[in-house]
Amino acid sequence: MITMAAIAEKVRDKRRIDEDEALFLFRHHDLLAIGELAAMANERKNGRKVFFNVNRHINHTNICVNRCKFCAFARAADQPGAYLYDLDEIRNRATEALQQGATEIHIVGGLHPDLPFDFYLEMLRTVREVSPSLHIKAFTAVEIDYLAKLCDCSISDTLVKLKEAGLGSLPGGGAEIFREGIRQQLCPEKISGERWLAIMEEVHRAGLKSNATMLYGHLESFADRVDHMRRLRELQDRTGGFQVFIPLAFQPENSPLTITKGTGTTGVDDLKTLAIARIYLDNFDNIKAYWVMLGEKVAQVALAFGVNDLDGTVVEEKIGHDAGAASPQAMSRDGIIALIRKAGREPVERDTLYNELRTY
Ligand code: V47
Repeated sequence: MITMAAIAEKVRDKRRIDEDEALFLFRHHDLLAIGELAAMANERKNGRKVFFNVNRHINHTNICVNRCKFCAFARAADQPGAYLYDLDEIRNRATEALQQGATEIHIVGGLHPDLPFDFYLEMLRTVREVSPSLHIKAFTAVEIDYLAKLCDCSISDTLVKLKEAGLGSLPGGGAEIFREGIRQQLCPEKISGERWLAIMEEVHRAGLKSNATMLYGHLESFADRVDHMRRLRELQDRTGGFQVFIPLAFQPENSPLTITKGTGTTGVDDLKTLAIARIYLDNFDNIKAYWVMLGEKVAQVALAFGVNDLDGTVVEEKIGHDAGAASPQAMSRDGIIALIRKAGREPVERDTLYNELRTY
């Protein structure tokens, strides 16, 4: 029989919990007991340190051939609000980011029906020209699959070309929920969960690091979340290429997914999900509370529930905010430092690859 005491003993002994035990935790109501275990697992890896970075998002276009049911960002080319940045607009944003002390540019966008592969190379080169020291974290596995088709190349050749143009690592988006039934309902046009994982495996084999996300709080069950994390843990065992796991709290407000309208995730669910991720994903060093989707307060409290990363200053985030996220558009470096300090932890500015830049 699965018990909390038996799970606690495993965590204390640094033994893996299995999927049934993770599911047991999701169904358990003792949030503080789960949080305590997650905090222990985190403290062993990261001590009192909490990472953040100074970054900026560039969403080069919201024009997308897919129509994911959760997404309030995507537009058809002729729809009001549809946009595409030209290279000057990309350069201006990267320059502004550099002036604000950013070390990372995070680039993701819609699957645009007409842009040639060269546009993506030019976009990377443009940012690299602004400063070779700006790390470019760009393109989800979904975009990589799309770009490979535009390039008419294999995934590995596509990655070589993107790397040559300046790609430094990949963000973790597009993972959503891997399990087929739910994925079909959520995002029928998107690549499958298996394909997402296979592309990430190639990304890691090409020597690039990536992140991993999970979109939760919509149609999925706890078992779907555990299945999602199981597949990530298995891939991480093989490659070690994931830097961080980021559960993304679904923002229902403007999302086309009407079934969950008005019922965003609860604070308890957010904290439990982050804590269980820390306990179950024992081969991930970092668990990120993405304050854009969680709000700053829940993200701060999450630091006592196994979280050691708050993402960054962000600047000009569109995907969560178009969907109705109530968080501010950006956070200042001082604001993030204060959040971390007031939680009794040590703020450490990192770069995209988790090298420590400065302790505050
Ligand atoms: O894949 C879309 C999600 C993702 C909604 O790797 C939504 O460091 C909530 O992956 N409510 C893109 N989420 C963002 C992303 C990300 C963000 C920050 C850091 C990193 C990283 C990655 O946003 C999409 C999708 O899962 N998303 N719509 C919504 N209504």
